[in-house]
Order: sequence, then C-alpha cells, then structure tokens
Amino acid sequence: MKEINEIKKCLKDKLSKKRYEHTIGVMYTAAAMAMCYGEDINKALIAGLLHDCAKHLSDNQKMAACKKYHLNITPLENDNKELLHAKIGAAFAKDLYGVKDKEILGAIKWHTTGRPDMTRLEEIIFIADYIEPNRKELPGMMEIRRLAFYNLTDCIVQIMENTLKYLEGKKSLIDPSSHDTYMYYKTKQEREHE
Ligand code: DGI
Ligand code: FE
Ligand code: FE
Repeated sequence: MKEINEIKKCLKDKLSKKRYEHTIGVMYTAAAMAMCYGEDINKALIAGLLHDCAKHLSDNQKMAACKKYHLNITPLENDNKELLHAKIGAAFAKDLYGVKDKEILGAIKWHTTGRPDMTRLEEIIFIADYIEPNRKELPGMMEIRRLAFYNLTDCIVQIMENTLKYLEGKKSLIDPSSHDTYMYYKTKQEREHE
C-alpha cells in the first residue's frame, strides 16, 4: 500500500481544492473518532483520506470505471451517477493505491448510503464524512457532532433523517441502501432505548 503522504500528494493533484480540504477534514475526524471508540487509527486515516478518491470523475468516466472494474450499476445509480463515486472509490483504493484491507474498502464503498449493521470503521467514515469541520452548518449539526463522540446509533439516525428529508425535498430517488440503513439503525435505536 502507498504511504499516507504519497496518497495525499496524488489526491491533491486530482481533486479540487475544496474536495481535498474536505478529504483531509474527514481523515482527521475519522482518526479522532477511532481514538474515542478504540478502533485502528491508521485504518481510519486511510479510509478517510481515500473515501472520495473517485469524486472528480465525470459521468462518462464513472461509466467507464464501472465497466473496467465490473461494477454493477443499478437503474437508480444510473439516474444518479453521483452515487457511483463510492463503489468506484473502493475499486480505485484497491487498484491505484494498493489497499488490501477489506474493512477500509468497505468503509469507502458504503460511505454515501451506509448499509445495515455497518462495521465500526464503516460507521466512523459514514459519520466523519457528514460532520468534518469544513462541512457547512447543516440543520442539527451541533447535536450530530456531539452524538458522533457519544452514541453512534443515535448519530446515524439523525444523519439519515436529515439526508432523507433533504433528498425528498429535492425529489431525488432514495437508494434502497439508504432506506435500509435508516430502518436498521432506527430499530436498533428503539431497542437500545427500551
Ligand atoms: O461525497 P460527499 O459530497 O462528501 O458526500 P456523499 O458521499 O455522502 O455524497 C453526497 C451526495 O450523495 C449528495 O449529493 C446526495 C447523494 N445521496 C446520498 N444518498 C442518496 C443520494 N442520492 C440519491 N439519489 N439517493 C440516495 O439515497
Ligand atoms: Fe462521498
Ligand atoms: Fe466526502
């Protein structure tokens, strides 16, 4: 696997300044959360750094990358090609940056929609992407940032409620994984609070 500094250099060249700064924000936020929950800090740094490594691709480049890596494109992803940067990012991490760790690859793959019963690292990257300091002040952000270091399930439920509301407002179709993520963590939350 490439070293962190080498990966940083590559990404700085490829991504816009804003996207690169977001990436660094996610990297350090994920590391802080890993410290809080006793997870592997290095894995959190790498996954955070690489989570949006395919974000700069055009729609045509995304289609070509999916073909190259034999990634399945659902009809919903075909209509919202933005969603594809997550699974292409995981393929890039493996192919271009030499990441072999399955958990890091999973964290990149699921960072946009989440999935039911994520691993702790997947949860951390999913949340860190939303709360990193450069993100604009979305509704309820202060509470979501607090929950990130207090209760991962409650934090994910809050994020999903915001995201689903935002997507419904835009009349965007909701990816089944986003729905499943919300239902899973909502049920988990109800059980935990019983
Ligand atoms: O890549 P980032 O901007 O850092 O964040 P992200 O990977 O969470 O991507 C956010 C984008 O993905 C945003 O434009 C909304 C979109 N998105 C997230 N979940 C869904 C979705 N779009 C659709 N259509 N359906 C979803 O379920
Ligand atoms: Fe992303
Ligand atoms: Fe991101």
